[in-house]
Amino acid sequence: MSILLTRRAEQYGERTAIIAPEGSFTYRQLLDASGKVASFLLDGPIDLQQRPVAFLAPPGFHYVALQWGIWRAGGIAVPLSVFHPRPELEYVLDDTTPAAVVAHPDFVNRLDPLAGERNIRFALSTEALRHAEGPLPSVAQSQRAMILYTSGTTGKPKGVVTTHENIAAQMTSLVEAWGWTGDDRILEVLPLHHVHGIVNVIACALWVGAVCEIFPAFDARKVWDRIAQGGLTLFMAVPTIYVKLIDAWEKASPAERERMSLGCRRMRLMVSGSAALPVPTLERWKEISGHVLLERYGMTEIGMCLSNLLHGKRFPGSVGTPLPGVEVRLTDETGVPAGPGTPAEIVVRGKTVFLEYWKRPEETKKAFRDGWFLTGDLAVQENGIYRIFGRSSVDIIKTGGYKVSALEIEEILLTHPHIKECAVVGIPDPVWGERVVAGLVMREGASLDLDALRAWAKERLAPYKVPRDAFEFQELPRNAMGKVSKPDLKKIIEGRQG
Ligand code: MLC
Ligand code: AMP
Repeated sequence: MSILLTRRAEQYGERTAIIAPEGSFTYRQLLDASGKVASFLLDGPIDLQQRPVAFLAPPGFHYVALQWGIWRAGGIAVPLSVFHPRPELEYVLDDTTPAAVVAHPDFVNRLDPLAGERNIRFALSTEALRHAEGPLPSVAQSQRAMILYTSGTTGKPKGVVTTHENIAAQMTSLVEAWGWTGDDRILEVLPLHHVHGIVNVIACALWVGAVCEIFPAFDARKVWDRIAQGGLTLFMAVPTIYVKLIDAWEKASPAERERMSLGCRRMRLMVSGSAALPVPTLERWKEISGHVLLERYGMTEIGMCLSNLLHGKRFPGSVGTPLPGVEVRLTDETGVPAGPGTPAEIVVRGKTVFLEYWKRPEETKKAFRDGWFLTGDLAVQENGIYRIFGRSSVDIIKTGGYKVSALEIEEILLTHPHIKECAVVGIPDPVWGERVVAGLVMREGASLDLDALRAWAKERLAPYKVPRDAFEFQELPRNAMGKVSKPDLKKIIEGRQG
């Protein structure tokens, strides 16, 4: 049995699937390429038997061929991030202990040594794509398909495991809600180690036989040029991307602006998610593009959950109603449903919800109550419309759509020889939503050098986790229990920034 996504691709044959830096590729070419990758990975055994395979490729055709190849060989796809420094890549390799690591030639120097030190089979994507195609195993929908790393409230990131069935449920829910068809054409500009780019954009497009144009990275000018050319029907991004696009539009000449805006008006849908969309951004985008951005809410563990309507009124500042196939409730800490207008935790149930945290049975157990996944996000519901109210933990920060853990950053900062104590908080920011900022108590004789600290941190943490600012304290504000009071720290930092 083949997985549903590739089975559907058989029907689309000679239609264009992907337009990427490497060229333009049909569904048939994607199937052939992923078949080669799968046969290469198997190389003897008849099935990878749900062993993880880590891969690192820039957004493009190789990325998708590797992902599908791993799936077709019966493996679990573990996308590594092109932005991650050595320690973050090592963490994922050590946590997943993959059967193989496959890298695009651009990343050979980054990954080959890491695989070698761990005795993991290493291969280049180009090598895998040249292999002869052989027989492939039967892959059940219930098998594990993907591990995505997500930051939580407990220090190091956790691997979120989804099955083929979970991913299929996530795709079909969005395809139905947002009216995806084979006539769609979407531009992908998001990073491909998170669900927004992987599932909402690429997988949904390939599920329906649409065209997915993949940019290697986000670049506001290039995105506008492509939109202005016309022909796109869909665009999906995080609020920070819309803020950056607004900024680029404002810097353009009147003639350019007209072409840019016209390109947007020809699209059928523009979506925002992964972080709260500020109402002024929604309003400015409407003036520029003619679109009321469709805001939706989701999470790595559950895919997409709540969404404004494709047809019908969209409510600024709200995330709409439950998506098809997703059961949503707001409950207090004992599981009792909250009444309309009362802020409570969003809990979710359904086939879209992940299977487990990789090798963390205790944490998996704690994440559910009576079969409902506890998101840690707070919302209020009135007349069936949900509004996100915040998060139950101050230790989770959302910056430019990335979720980062204050505790993980603190753990690294505390290994700096000049830092005695630290506390990391998210400070509201008009571009990034929240900005990562550190309060530091330096060791005697040491003083804070922000540039040096950032350079040091970049060798250890993904760039978006590195504090943008840091403030020196004689002592950090503490509560009566002696614990650092992050709400007080935030207030002091905001005050110091004026
Ligand atoms: C880049 N930088 C960031 C950052 N992104 N800093 C903080 N937060 C971020 N998100 C750093 C760069 O390393 C650089 O550092 C500096 O900011 C300027 O970079 P830039 O070139 O201006 O940024 P850019 O490359 O344009 O990136 C911005 C962005 C990117 C918005 C395109 O952050 C992005 O792709 N975000 C999307 C994340 C995402 O897909 N999240 C979905 C998670 S799934 P320096 O030091 O070099 O100056 C999920 C579920 C759901 O949330 O509901 O979807
Ligand atoms: P991640 O763990 O990276 O998948 O991020 C998921 C988190 O992003 C959720 O738990 C929310 O906190 C946040 N999020 C996603 N969409 C929205 C939205 N539309 N509004 C507010 N927060 C959001």
